[in-house]
Amino acid sequence: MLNKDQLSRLNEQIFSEANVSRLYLAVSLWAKSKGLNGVAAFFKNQHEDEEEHMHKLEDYIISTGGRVKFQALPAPPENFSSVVEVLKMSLETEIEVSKKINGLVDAFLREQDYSTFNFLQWYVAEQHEEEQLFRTLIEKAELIGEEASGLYWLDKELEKATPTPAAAV
Ligand code: OFO
Repeated sequence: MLNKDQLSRLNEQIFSEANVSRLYLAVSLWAKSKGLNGVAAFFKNQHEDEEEHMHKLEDYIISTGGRVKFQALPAPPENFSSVVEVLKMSLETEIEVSKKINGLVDAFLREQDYSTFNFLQWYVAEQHEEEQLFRTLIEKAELIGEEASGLYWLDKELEKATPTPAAAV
């Protein structure tokens, strides 16, 4: 069973995942409005992944007999300057999320709550993958550039990086 403080930490993480999820949805909609369907599909998929991260935490809290507490979400931006900037912003966002996850892992280990510590290992691995994905995409995007046909190829690259491009937009 989680104590009040532990519950509030996990609920805070739900808030963080929900924020990231909304941010990626906003990026997807921005890209869609620009006709960048590959970018839109990629970020829609990222949005759905973040929703899943949120739901996993909700299910875990419920499984311990705890209650999920939602918070009001701030509105994400509507406009973004470029695909490269959006990828850089995403990497920064994921680095911040990783720090939060590491903080949780550290606290639950210190409290000898091995069950939650074990549950959080999935997030540690997931964050590693996401940071790596955005790093790779930034490198590619900087190589391809966004001038002339570069944007077209960049859009295709992000489409390729999406597990289910057709269903994603
Ligand atoms: Fe990548 O943010 Fe969720 O965990």
